Amino acid sequence: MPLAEKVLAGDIRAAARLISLLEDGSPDALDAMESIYPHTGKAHIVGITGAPGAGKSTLTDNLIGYYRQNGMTVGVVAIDPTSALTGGAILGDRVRMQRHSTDSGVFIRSLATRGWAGGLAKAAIGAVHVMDAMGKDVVLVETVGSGQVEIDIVRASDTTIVVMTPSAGDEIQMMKAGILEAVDIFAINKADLDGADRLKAGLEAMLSMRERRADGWTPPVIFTEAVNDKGTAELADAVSKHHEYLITGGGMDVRRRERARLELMETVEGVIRDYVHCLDGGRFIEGLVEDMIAGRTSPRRAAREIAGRFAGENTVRERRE
Ligand SMILES: Nc1nc2c(ncn2[C@@H]2O[C@H](COP(=O)(O)OP(=O)(O)O)[C@@H](O)[C@H]2O)c(=O)[nH]1
Ligand SMILES: [Mg+2]
Repeated sequence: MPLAEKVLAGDIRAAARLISLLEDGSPDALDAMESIYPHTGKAHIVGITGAPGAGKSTLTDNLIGYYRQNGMTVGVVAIDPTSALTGGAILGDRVRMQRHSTDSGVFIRSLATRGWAGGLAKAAIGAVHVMDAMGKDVVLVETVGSGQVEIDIVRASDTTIVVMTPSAGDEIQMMKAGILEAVDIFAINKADLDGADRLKAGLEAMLSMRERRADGWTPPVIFTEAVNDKGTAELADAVSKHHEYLITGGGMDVRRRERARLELMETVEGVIRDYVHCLDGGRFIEGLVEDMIAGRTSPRRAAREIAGRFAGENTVRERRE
């Protein structure tokens, strides 16, 4: 049976293999994804982001437990751009979610992304698609927050949770304005520590000062104590309220459309790049490089020349068809 069919039939080992192939950038994986893609778009994709050590993995583990008790199936993609170097955080994720590792209704995958630049790693998006196509009701995506990564997870998710802690009071100031607009739920974890009330008041004051969001949603601020599994039901409730809000208010269509456009644009860039590299067996590019070094052209002019050549060839092809 082809790999994609096995995945669609719910075979966890096949799914794990497909995600590994995606990580390696294997052409077989891209072929398999052709069959996977039409089966996506059903899962509720929930991004969980925040500083290292905020309690994202512990919260994720709690949410898995909650969803399983309610008869839902869960996929988890845990991404850490730093752990490719250290291995530490991912090991931590595994340990924290271990109790679910033998549950067939849960599929957890950790990714140590190499070469993060250029958006949420393609393998991560692929892994979300795979879990969605397998029929998981909810797919949780855990990533360490840091500027670009946060923006990426917002784009990749239907609902975004930012996990904050009382000890990191400066975090609000550090958050980019655009991110604040895009967060759907704030979780104040480690609510057992001093300063949780102050952080909540600060967040709510700031939220009330802002203009109403274009989509009309007011992000709730929820206390959690992940180590004690406290606040889990409240958090899950906020997640499902936001999901309903997206569905009834039309926001889901908007988000899915934006996501599809983003994925298309990222893919088309790669396809065009490959195509350009192959022009005249690579000689076209090399010729332009020579011209640049010799001062006969600039990167911009050379790029325009490539675009012109690309457009020309396609006009010829269209006429022939
Ligand atoms: N005091 C306290 N510690 C917590 C709480 N939740 C998580 N922790 C601890 O914070 C540390 C980091 O948790 P982890 O889930 O790995 O954070 P992540 O890096 O955001 O995934 C662990 O030692 C947890 O036991 C909490 O509610 N209160
Ligand atoms: Mg973690």
